[in-house]
Amino acid sequence: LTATFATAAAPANTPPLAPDIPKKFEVPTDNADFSKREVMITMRDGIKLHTVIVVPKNAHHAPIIFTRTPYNASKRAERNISPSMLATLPMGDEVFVSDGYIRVFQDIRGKYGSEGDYVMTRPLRGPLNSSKVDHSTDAYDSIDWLVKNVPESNGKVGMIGSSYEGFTVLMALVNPHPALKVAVPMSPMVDGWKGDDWFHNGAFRQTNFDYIYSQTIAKGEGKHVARGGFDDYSNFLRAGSAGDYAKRFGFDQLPYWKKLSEHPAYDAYWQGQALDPVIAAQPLTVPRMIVASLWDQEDMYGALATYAATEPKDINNDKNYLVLGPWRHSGVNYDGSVLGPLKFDGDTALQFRRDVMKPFLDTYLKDGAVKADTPPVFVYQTGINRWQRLSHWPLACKKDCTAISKPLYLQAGLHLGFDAPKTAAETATFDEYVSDPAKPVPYLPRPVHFEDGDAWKRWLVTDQRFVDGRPDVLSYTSAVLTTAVRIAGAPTVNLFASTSGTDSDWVVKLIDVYPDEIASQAELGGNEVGIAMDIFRGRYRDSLEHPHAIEVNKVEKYIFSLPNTNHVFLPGHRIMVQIQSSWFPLYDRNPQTYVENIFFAKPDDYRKATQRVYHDAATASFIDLPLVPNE
Ligand code: PG9
Repeated sequence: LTATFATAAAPANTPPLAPDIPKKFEVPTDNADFSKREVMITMRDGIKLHTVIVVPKNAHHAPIIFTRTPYNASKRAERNISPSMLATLPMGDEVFVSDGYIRVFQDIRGKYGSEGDYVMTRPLRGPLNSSKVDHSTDAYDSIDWLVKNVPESNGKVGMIGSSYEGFTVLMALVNPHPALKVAVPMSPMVDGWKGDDWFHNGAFRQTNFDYIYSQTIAKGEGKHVARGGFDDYSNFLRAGSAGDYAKRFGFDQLPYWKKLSEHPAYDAYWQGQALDPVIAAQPLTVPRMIVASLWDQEDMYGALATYAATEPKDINNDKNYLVLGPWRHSGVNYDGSVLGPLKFDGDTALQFRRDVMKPFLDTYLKDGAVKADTPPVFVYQTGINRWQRLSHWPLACKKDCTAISKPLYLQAGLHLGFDAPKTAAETATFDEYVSDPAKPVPYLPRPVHFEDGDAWKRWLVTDQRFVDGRPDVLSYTSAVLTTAVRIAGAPTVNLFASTSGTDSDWVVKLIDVYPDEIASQAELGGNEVGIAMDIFRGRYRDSLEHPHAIEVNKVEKYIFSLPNTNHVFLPGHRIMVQIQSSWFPLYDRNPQTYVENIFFAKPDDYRKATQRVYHDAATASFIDLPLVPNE
């Protein structure tokens, strides 16, 4: 029998006062089934980026999976301290790491171990970036270095990543390096104003304060805002406007807050950064699988927008793939068995990573691989819990889809149904409520604690009964369904409404109301599960770029899209639509008086308003449902 480890020699004479902390300590590599190299890769402007390369022992002609991150490359490459590569790397990587892939994480410029200036989601070179570098050039230069300097690689690189890391994947698709063979952007941040991270349809998301703070007060690990009180509902209400809150906690020193608050409307600053048109304008050379979560509480917009913008170029339906899973933001990389009260059919995230993503990556990255049988669209159908392999998405829409969407009308008596209101009443029929900025509707039951990560991850599936019944929330409900109602696409809100104020927010929620009794899961009985919900800031109804005041008590039409969904409302369930005018403290309050910049509204601007939602023949509010025929 031969010993596999070096044998220990007898110790020499170490002086008692020899310092016990050595200048350098290196973990012996013999124990591990991988090696980790930390290198600085030089970009075209001379800036060096810190890069962690994890190589399996005895690797030979191995493909590289590459992620560019603002979240600490060293930490991303160290889930556990272990001699096993599988245990060391993140859970989401297990499927390809166990098959001999090389894994690379890199700090983007200006963060953690990398040199250079950090600019939040640095725009591409052009009107908003006069420098010589952006994330597309940094990805290019890094890939170029990797394929020339990692001798164990086969020269083929795939990029994956979620959210900010998904944004850097999309950026790499702009003038891509020839060695970039495949990309999997997951919930990429694409348009920070329309529906990813910072705003939703112009309403600002105050959870971002903690993000901006922790991301930009330091090059390394930041901190949360020290605001004291546990209930962020009270904290933010007490502070006043978002601008007042920012001032109080030192955000005037943070350039990103200044940039953001100087651009409340969809002006050239936001339009110039939106990535979907940029990606669509690129030649469709690198195959990509765009992954989205059905309940993405952070970046629910970008993946679908990018897929839709690029799809017309995918003539043979073999380059632009879409995946929609029953997950929270970035849930694709964790356990996908449950979300809040919802239980799925097994670990849906693992099923996707193992059965769809891994074979897809192999196809383009492994030498001599056989082409995987990847469906152009792989979507989970919630309600009946099964994966579907489709050729296109959405299945239903207003025009040019196989099924044409169908209006679901708000009706008198807080009913909801497919019959349009028949006659125009002499005086319009409406329901009304008073929206009081001093008592905004919460988005989660109080106390709301932004730092509660679990509550944040599942908030989109929070039982909406906690606000159903509030005098400032309208809940329209259908009859109990006798047949299943299947939807596959993005429901569109068509709301006729008036306000006694001069500005207003409109929150619309499409909800699945469960039967009172659920045999297999009693606690789900009567649950009001949000299926597709969003907010629209009224001042932008005619133009996202040039807002204007709402005329007092004038009925106006508000049209906006809810997030994509692939859901079956089962027989015995009811469909509900809830309407309200605040969603606090996630979204900053609309003062309900038109002011130039809501970030800096004054205390007197915040006024109660009487809101009316109309449902007569001439002003029939409805949700255009992407209805598909029952099978
Ligand atoms: N949603 C996060 C983010 C992306 C881009 C900008 C700001 C925040 C993320 O999870 O990375």
